[in-house]
Amino acid sequence: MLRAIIASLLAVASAGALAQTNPTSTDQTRQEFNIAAQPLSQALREYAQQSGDQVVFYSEIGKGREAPALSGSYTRQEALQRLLENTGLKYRRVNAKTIAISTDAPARPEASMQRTSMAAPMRLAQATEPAPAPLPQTQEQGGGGEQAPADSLFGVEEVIVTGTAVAERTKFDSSVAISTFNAEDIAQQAPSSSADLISAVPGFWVESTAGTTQGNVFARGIIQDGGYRYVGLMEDGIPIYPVFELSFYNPDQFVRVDDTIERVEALRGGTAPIFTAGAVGGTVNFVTQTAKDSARGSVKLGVSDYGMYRGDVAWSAPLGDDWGIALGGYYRTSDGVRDPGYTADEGGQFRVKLDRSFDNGSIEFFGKYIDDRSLFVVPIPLTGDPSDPRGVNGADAGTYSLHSEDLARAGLPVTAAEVGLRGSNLEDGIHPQLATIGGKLNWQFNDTVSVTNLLRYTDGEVRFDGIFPGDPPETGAVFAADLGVAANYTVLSTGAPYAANQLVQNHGHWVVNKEFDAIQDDLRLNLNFDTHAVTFGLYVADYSMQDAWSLGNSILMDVSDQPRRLALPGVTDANGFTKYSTFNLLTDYDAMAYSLYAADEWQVTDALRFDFGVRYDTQDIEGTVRAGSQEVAPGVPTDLDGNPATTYDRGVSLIGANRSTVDEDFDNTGFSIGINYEFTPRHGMFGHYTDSAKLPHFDDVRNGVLQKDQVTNIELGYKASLETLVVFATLFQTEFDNVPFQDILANGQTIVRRAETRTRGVELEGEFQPSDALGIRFSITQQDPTYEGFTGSAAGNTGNVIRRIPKTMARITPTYTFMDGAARAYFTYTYAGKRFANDENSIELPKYTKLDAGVMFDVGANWTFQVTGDNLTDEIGLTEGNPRTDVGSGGIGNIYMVRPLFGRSFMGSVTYRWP
Ligand SMILES: [Ca+2]
Repeated sequence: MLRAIIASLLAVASAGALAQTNPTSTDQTRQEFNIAAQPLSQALREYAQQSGDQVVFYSEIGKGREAPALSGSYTRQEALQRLLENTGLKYRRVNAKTIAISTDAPARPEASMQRTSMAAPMRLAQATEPAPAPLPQTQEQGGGGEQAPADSLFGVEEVIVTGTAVAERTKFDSSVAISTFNAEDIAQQAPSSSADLISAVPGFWVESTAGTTQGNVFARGIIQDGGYRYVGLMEDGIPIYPVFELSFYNPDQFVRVDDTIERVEALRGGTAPIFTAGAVGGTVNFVTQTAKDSARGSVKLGVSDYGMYRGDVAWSAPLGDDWGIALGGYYRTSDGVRDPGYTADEGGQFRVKLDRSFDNGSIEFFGKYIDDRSLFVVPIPLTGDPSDPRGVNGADAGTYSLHSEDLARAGLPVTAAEVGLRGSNLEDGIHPQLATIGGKLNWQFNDTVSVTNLLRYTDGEVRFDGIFPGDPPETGAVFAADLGVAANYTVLSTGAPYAANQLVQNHGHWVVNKEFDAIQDDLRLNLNFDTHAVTFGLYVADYSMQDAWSLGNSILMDVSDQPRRLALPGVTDANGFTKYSTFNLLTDYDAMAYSLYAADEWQVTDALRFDFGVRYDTQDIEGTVRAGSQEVAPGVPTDLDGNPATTYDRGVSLIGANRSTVDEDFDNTGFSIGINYEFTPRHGMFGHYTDSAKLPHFDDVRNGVLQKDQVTNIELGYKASLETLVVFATLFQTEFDNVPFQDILANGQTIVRRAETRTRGVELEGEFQPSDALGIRFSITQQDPTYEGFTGSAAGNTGNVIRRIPKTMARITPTYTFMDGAARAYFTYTYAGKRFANDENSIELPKYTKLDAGVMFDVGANWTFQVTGDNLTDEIGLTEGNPRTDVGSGGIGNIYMVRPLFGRSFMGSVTYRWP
């Protein structure tokens, strides 16, 4: 669909690249114009060639409009006024070399508006030919179906909306390191999750083996305990919830990739923390579809070889002259690659967006509801050398599930009732049920002053049920001997004996419920002067969260795919529990955040631009915390039935009357200085120095972690946009003064460690197009993530490699187009260097490679068929250790708990789009 959208956007070629126009020209300098009376779009193209300006506008704007002849000496301002006379259109100078044409309303900054290309003027010249009605379904430029000739190599001419307040900044023009995915890229990649999608971003190490949600994104060697702690995940420019990570909360619980996503922009470092509070590692922005000037839609049905069925719908249309509507979503059900024996994933989301343009602006209302449960995939037992691991007892490491129907039948022990979670069900997995609504206002007072306001309200909850692995398996004999009981095991459901020389394991069913409530508002005043684009912003967020946790709840089970519960007299209760809740928690937090920020992009000359940003953040957190204790008095463990012989209910966590309050205020001032210099229209450099911090959050405050995480990010990049090659190469350094990270151990205890870190590296990404038929995208990162200083008992880890982050990661995706552009075949080869699972660097996760591939066929103008294969070589790459047991661990045993890649799988889909 995006090809159609892009095709419907018209770009007017600039002669700048060809004619090397005098950069000192201004709107007030007279020059000769000679433009015949003709359709407006062609007239604007000639204006661009004669003036040297680049002109951006939507193709629909040009349709049916005629421009008068223009001949003689005019200033650029006069020339544009003449050409646009009686068209109802207006122009705005965006910067020294770019003009934006729009209806009375300013252009929609969210849409992927196409700009004139300096890098590929020939392509754009063809793009400016009158489009065949109604949509260009031609086979030109080797592009099939809806392929648009204006589709720039590696998207360098696409307008970006993240990390800048200037509406028309293209990816090539940007002064930040940014990776983009348009709808077509997303469709080709067919990602299994949001995290999977952004694993193509250089500098981002992504663990996406947990399933649909709970991806972990480590930006530029920034240590964290998982999640998106330092990377802001947003939808349409504002987060769904203002925090990017809390225990058992990941923002990807609310963000899904579906066909309503028009593009995704991933910004590393740079201005990210100027425009988004706490986004010290970067921001990832999911931009959703907006109605265009004609109705269009698509339906996609997908099926996989692991019992996944999925439907996607996206539709948008104008409503009368001023309004537009866009809606869509997905629904899917899946047994899961790691089939737990029940439906692993089920649910979907639905969104709608209404927009209206008026005389001096536009307004948008959007809403989304998500109700989608998914399996939390966790580390499994493997054995053998970690560089060549295999499943225990011949099990398949690629499909092994630590969840099963029999484990679900255990229910939850009575201790979970104290926090209201006893009725929770393991089969529900991670289950967000959440609504978010909002609006965006764009108001252009005049050519200089405009205001944008972005408002979002979110309300919902997430129930999180999962098996959280503890220690690796051991033989039943050893396990029983440790507990001082006879090794008389039986299979709980059948009563059949289970030999003591077989392996047993003891893992917990953890359950957490979180209620989310947030209202956020981001107000911006934009001042567009001749050479300065100045923005003042105010961000306010009022949000709360109520948590109920019951951790522990350990169940004794055998070691097999979809494990069975075991009974061991003297150890297990009637349902197979060896220990009830070891950490119960009830909390109720309220937070208020204010931020003030300002940014200026100063176009010093055509080639040179500086940008400055400053942001002041405050945050006030109040809350009550009711944490369970395992003792009724010092040295006296809890014991529910008063019988010390039944150990499963002894030393369990009870909240009782425990209650404490927290009340903390934080603030920080951060800043960013950037430069962008284009040596020629095809070569440039950019750089940023950014000093920012993430303020402590709910879990930090509860655990007494009251210092902010301060980070300095320096980057210096080179970019080249040539006829057949686009390269962005960025040197970076991130330095943390004091980063706390918190690990929740298998027994529910939280360990907090602190360190200073420093990572230096280089990110390389781009696309090489040796022929019209072949495009090769690449993304390579080389870095040295290092602990500079550890404090306390872990001081010996200073100098070690930061855990979980590789020094080398690379990815290459060649795409071959054939059958006159109607077919595409591609593969992605991923290399992940070795990582250490713990700070001690004693658990090594070896390097691995992964191969994915796919083919897409366009049949006629409306149909696309796609087949993709994931992990074709069935590689058992280890992406994660077992965070519950790795901290402080001395090494890896004969059997170890690790999370490997999903095994080989295939997916097919058919898409019908109209018109
Ligand atoms: Ca007891």
